[in-house]
Amino acid sequence: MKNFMKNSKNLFRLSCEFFAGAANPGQIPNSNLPEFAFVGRSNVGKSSLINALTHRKSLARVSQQPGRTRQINFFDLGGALSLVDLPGYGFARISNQERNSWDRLIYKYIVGRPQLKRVFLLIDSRHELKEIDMKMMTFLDDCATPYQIILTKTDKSKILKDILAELEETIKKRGACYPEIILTSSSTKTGIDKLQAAIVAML
Ligand SMILES: Nc1nc2c(ncn2[C@@H]2O[C@H](COP(=O)(O)OP(=O)(O)OP(=O)(O)O)[C@@H](O)[C@H]2O)c(=O)[nH]1
Ligand SMILES: [Mg+2]
Repeated sequence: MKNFMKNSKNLFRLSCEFFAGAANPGQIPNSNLPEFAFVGRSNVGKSSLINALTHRKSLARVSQQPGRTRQINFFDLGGALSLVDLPGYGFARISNQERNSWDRLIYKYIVGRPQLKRVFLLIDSRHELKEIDMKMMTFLDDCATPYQIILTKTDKSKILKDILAELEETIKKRGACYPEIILTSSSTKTGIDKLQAAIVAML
């Protein structure tokens, strides 16, 4: 790792560029950079978190309507790592065919990506834990892909303590889940420095 990158604040101020979008497995780019992917339900705040991490307003597109990020988007941060914005799951108004193609795309990406250092699984701290998030954890456990839970939108949560306690209990039994949960808000920037430091620690 280059010296200036050891300070996570400096690293995340380097230029960050979109370099590929994959709407199907054949479009997933080759890359040697260490990779960090963001996954979670539609509207959970994945794109907003990538923007907050990289001090941008609109690097990753932020949806007005849920379910808008339809492809996997790859961003190169200073030639040092890539940040990957995965399309959201759990959007009710999609066809079975769309759901199957989502499953296939995510599956092909996650199982075929040795440079993928960690998946950040985002969970909305305003709502109770959903069955579909548990399914995502099971999928990541089954693939033995290291993942870490990030609670989003903590600025608007009224149930933060409860959901945190429930999650802490749940992840104890999950083999591939990192034990520390990061609490974030892209609006107030809470927890962004912790997430940056967690990423730098894996380089
Ligand atoms: N209050 C609050 N709102 C947020 C926060 N992060 C995101 N939002 C809002 O939540 C909505 C969805 O945010 P996105 O970042 O587009 O969510 P996403 O997970 O990328 O959504 P898809 O791409 O559709 O899966 C937007 O209206 C954001 O402004 C946060 O920390 N606090
Ligand atoms: Mg998005």
